[in-house]
Amino acid sequence: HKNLQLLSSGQIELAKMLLEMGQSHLFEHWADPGVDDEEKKGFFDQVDRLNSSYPGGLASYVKSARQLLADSQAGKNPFDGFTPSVPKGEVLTFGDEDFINFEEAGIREAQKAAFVLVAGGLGERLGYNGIKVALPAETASGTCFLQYYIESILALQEASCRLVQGGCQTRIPFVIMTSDDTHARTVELLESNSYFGMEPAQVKLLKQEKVACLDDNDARLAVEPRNKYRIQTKPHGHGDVHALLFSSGLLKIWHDAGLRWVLFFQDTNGLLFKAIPASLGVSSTRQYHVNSLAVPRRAKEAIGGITKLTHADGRTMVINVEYNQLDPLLRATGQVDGDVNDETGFSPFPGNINQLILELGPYIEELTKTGGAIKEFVNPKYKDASKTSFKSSTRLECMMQDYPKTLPPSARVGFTVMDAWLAYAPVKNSPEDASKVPKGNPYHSATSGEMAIYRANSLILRKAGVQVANPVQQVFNGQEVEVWPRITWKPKWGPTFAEIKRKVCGNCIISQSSTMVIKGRNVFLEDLSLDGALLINAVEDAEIKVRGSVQNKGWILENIDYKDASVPEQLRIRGFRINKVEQFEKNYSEPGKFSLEP
Ligand code: UGB
Repeated sequence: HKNLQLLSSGQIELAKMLLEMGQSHLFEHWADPGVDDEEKKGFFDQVDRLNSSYPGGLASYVKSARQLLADSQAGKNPFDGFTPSVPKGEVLTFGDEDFINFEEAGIREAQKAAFVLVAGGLGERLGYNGIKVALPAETASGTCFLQYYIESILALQEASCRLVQGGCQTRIPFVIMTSDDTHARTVELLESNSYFGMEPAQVKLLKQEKVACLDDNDARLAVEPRNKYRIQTKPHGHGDVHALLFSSGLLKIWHDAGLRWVLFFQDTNGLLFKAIPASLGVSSTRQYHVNSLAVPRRAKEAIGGITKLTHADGRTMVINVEYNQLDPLLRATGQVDGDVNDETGFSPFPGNINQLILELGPYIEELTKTGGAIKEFVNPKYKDASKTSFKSSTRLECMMQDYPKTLPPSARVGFTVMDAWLAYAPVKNSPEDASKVPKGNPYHSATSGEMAIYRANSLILRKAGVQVANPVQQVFNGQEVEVWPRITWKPKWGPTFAEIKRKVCGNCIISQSSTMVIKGRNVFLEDLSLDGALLINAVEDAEIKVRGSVQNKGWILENIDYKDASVPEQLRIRGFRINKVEQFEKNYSEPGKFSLEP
């Protein structure tokens, strides 16, 4: 009360709201007027931010928190009344006729798409200090994840516009959700690289705010340990993306511009765009309002399972069940063995890779009702079995894949299963954790993420008719991986399988120890025999036919130890570096037709 005279009417309203919500402890240790007045102003700025960035405001946050904390204390099962079963979806096989048809349909739709990358997480599990989108997806070309994503979107844009008579002016919108942890470094990465070739106006950054931490089951907001005039905050999860998109007004702008699809994806999957055209084709062909991309999943693997939940009252939904909940849910509903592999060697529940394709119209309709609020959960670490106090403060969280939870039963919710080698190779685990992954389960490390790109490119070229040698097994950072030839190309070289097939002909051979980096759009491989390193850099309008034999000492993978602090962190976490011993490199800086016969 002593401080009332300092406050504006808006601040008095916020203070009243806090008191009504049982948060008087926040003011308990406030100094008399004249002392810390700036800090007090800062406190209200923060409360204002917390209040306006949460759908329904802080009062709604505290109310939800009390309910969820009570449910958690009572041990209430979030799936109470629901029985899980394996849902039906579209299962694709890379390169077959269906796949090619879906890709074609997807490319047609791409000009009506917008892409949204959730990149607010720091990736504590990876133990890397930078932002994850700045990490090289692979080190042969040195392309970082953000560059790969942007160039892939531009490649789709171009391929899609080529189908329109006379071309089109479409600029596919690209949104990046950042957080205070990642925002400045994401801006800096974009600006210092001229947005990797995208028009700056095409890219929009939306920053998610953290949410207030909770000290106890009454949802008393936690005071920051080092500043009694601040509320402690933590990330709310990737589910924030829906409310942010809605409140930004972008969805309406997209809808008015005739867009039809919004594609969501995560920060470190260097394979993702190989799966995008076909899955977008599935969305449009099957008229899915929601399409989740999935891959075959090993039981207990740390990715969520796509599950059909049927309630005793008849309601059903197809939804991701997080990896830590699937096993107990199965056991609680009569499947005594829980989450186990079936005769295929995989769990019958497809693995959610958190790539969602939403149809814009129904999405806007739903968000108009919910404001983008997503069903939340709380995960307090209790001090003891009485569940009356926490080891440390907690907060509510939400996940973007929980969007379908509020949808009516009439919503068309489907999923598309792709081969994991084609669609999913995230970089999430530190070398220490990856080396402890049970044999046969994916490492999800920087090492496996890079090797997966070479493997996928090798397998795709094989399918296109190139004789690519078998891989060898090698161990890096304690992880045994398949090492295929290090083949990479710019997304514009091969946005679809049909396009890649058009680029290779004759009798091409690539040996296991080879490296091939294609940085150009119109590079055609004809009767190429490669045993060494071949690099081609070409401007877009240069058309190059590569024939004949390339043989040199090539590029060699050298082991490095992740504990060796003299090596840059981005290399250490993969456990190898490339020693560029010898290569054949050709640069084309002018348009024209060229024949390269080394
Ligand atoms: N992210 C944000 O943008 N904001 C946040 O507050 C938090 C994260 P993680 P997670 O693909 O293997 C997800 O940490 O959440 C971004 C799915 O829930 O990498 O443990 C962050 O930057 C799970 O079902 O993953 O698990 C990153 O881009 C499964 O599919 C993304 O959100 C799993 O991913 C994911 O964050 C998976």
